[in-house]
Amino acid sequence: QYPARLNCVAEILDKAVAEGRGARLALRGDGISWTYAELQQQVDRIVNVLLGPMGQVPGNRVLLRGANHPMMAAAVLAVLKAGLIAVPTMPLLRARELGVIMQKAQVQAVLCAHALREEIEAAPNRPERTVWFNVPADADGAPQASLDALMAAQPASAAACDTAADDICLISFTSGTTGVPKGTMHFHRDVLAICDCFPRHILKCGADDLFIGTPPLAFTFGLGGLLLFPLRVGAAAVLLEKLSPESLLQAIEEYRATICFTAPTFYRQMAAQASKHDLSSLKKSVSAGEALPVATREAWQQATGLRMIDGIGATEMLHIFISAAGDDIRPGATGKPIPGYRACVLDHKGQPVGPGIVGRLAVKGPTGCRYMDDPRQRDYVLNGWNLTGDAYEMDADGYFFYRSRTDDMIISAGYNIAGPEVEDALLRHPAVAECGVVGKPDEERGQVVEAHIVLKPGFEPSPDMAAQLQDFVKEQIAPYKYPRSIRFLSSLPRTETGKLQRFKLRST
Ligand code: 3SK
Repeated sequence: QYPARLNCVAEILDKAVAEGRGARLALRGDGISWTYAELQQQVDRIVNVLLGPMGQVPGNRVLLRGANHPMMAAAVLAVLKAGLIAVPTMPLLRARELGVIMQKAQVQAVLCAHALREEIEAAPNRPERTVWFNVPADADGAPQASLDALMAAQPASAAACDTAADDICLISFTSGTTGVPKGTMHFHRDVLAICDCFPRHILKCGADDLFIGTPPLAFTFGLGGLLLFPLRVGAAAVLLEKLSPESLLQAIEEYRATICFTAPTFYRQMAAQASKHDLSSLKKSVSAGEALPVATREAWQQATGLRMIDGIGATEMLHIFISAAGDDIRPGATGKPIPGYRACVLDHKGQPVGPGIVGRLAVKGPTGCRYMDDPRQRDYVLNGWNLTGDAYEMDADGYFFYRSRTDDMIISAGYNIAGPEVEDALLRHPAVAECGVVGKPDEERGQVVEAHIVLKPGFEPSPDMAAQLQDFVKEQIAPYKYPRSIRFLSSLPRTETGKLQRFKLRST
């Protein structure tokens, strides 16, 4: 469907300016407000720095590190436009983890926000060509390493590199929930494919929308939702770093944002405080990154009147592939494969199973998994189908229901129990702020259900509270699923993208 020669930034940014939309707002954040034409000029200066003083040639890999900010967005777009390969990294990564990524991805240059320089400076395998952006005027250090200074000496226009649609433009690392990083490689055409699927068919967004949210641009959920999708439809995005649920609500109100992207945990906390804010500008809210508990969907809908657009995606697939919006939403279901994608549920032999049977979710579409130099590729792709790590069930109408991660199914005394179902029941109790449910080895039953619970302020852990929660679960779901073991924690271990790290709960 796309031409053989294609540069994704030429398609989503340069075309907008060439077609006369240069004066429209593109990005806001940190006091910056750039139109499409201004964003293009920033991008082009960075392209000229990369290919000029930084000595890069198309195909080189450039590590990017920065919180969500218009300059971070311009840096990512410039790398792609120059025909280089972007290797975005999560702001919270430490030196040793960055070193592993630099070595695995064979990184030849680094563009890093000055505020996050320490871990890069301490990282092993760092290439000589490291340049800092957003350097404060009073910072010490060599001016030649400041991107801002280098950009000032470059022309504000550059041609997009004549890349092939199948050239790699992005290596996105995922540590999933297990902690072992894998690089997933994506083409220029993949970037356009995700822009032409979810935003067009599910989100139905347009040029008047203003996107806002929390996922980092280094996570493909954020890269799509807060940069690529808005630009593809001629809309604008607000990029803000370090958002709390309260500050995201304030920002929605202040900027009059219309579309929000964040994870279920955030929505749950925002729902509790939503009544203090004017959220009347908000038209759509997208939840992904983790399974959406029905209790959270209901709390958000009650607080805002908005029906949550749930979705499942994967770094391997670049973005969301199952979702639903509007009248297609069925509470408890993630949705249906979005146009362009197909999905099915497989049994342990890899055979498709019919409605009502839980199995491994497989998906096929315009994007797909290409692990960089990793033997796990063999476990993930079979006959063009991507085998996810999620256990799903499809109903007779083709809706897909999340059950658990394939490795999160708890088998207790012969019963299969999905941890998220018990979590959903617990989250309905007024004392529960957050919870994670895992299987704990048990001599008699093989495993027992163990709930790790963070209580809301004003509630105290006690044996009485534990018994109350156990009874509460038994009243809602089959009693054999109740958590026989309850542990109270002050917080749950999560990845930077908000996913619960159940493997850490299992080992505590
Ligand atoms: O669900 C996810 O984890 C995800 C990953 C990458 C891109 C988008 C999403 C929703």
